[in-house]
Amino acid sequence: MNDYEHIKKQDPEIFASLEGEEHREAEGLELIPSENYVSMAVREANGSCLTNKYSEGYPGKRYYGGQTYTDMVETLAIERAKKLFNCGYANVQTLGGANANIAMYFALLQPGDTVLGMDLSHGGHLTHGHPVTYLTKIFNFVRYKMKDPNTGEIDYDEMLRVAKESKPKIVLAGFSAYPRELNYAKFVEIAREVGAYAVMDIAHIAGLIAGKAVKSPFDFGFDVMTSTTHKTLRGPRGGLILTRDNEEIAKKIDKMVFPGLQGGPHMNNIAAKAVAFDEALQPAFQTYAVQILKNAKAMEKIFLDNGVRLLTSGTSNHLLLADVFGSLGITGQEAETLLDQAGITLNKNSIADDTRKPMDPSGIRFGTPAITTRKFTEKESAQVAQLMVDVMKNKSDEKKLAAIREEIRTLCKKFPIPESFV
Ligand code: DSN
Repeated sequence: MNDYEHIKKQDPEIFASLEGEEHREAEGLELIPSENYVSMAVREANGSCLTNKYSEGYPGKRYYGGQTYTDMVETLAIERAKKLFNCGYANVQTLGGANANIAMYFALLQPGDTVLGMDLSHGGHLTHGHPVTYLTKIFNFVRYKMKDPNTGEIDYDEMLRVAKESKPKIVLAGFSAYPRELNYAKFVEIAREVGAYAVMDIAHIAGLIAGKAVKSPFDFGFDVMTSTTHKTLRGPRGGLILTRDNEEIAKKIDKMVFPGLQGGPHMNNIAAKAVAFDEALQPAFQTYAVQILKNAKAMEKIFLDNGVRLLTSGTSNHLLLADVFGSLGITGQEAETLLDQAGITLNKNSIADDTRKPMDPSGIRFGTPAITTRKFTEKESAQVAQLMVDVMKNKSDEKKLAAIREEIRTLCKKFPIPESFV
């Protein structure tokens, strides 16, 4: 835990919030599947002197002087990312996953071009073409869905039909609430058939790919992958764009990130990405990635044994989506609040074809990246899943809920957040 000695002296209000958050993270369980705990090394890099430096441009081609160390840092980050994802090109400057997707669209498309992406209500992401985003004023988004929410299989026939009809320039795979592996070969086949780029937003599963716990879309011929660095990959908040082997595409992406859309890169953040990539290159990270999947399976079993409907009937990755309204008569919002009080943080989530509103949907989404960082195995993951079900089934039993809160605290003490992974 950081002691924030300078902030403590200088800014007691911010210090109080930082201290509060340190305790919240230490004393509760993080089950939001897009969150994780980074090492102290990543935090040091993120809070380093590099925040002082302007470095517009790329290594060896900068607009300002004084770039000896920034060039070293960014080159290391790029080389490590390429090694981690076995690809030819990496841009490490995008500030987040949305920015990475925006840069990728602007690099590969002209205004008015079409993107075929996964429907948000079936697991896709806002930046994959939801009408609330400004992107939909510039590009035309068409969608594909699951054929059956109980199996999770994508309707590839319908996808091909829509692709032939709408002639997308990008066939986009990727999701933020989908618990299964996609059929990458099918995506590439459809993209090639209509002359589109095959792109995957791997933000959620980047760490699983890096840790070789799941397949890499690049091995199936995807052209580009966009990502965040802070989810399963366990780095600082940030974005990443990877190009498999096409230098022309990589050049377009670099040019669009800077100067097309961004100014000076956040070099402190890039240093933190480099540190996290090095951690992910270590053999221990592969064990971590595999354990994430095992822990999710252990949670799956408890929910199914308790008669809770899981979307796609379970999981093949790090996350689960439970229809708690349909199964337990508790709304997603109620479940999120109750579980938070018990020391378990997760998020309410719409389920496919949800009849309830997004702010109080039928489902909850949860996952295992952060608890696995805490070294939970299947045993503790199953224990937590059972406690979650108990909370939701006993929502009016104050005594029982207090006992569960205590059990969570004890688990957190037994499994402190690690400071280092090497
Ligand atoms: N907010 C992220 C998530 O939770 O999946 C996606 O952007």
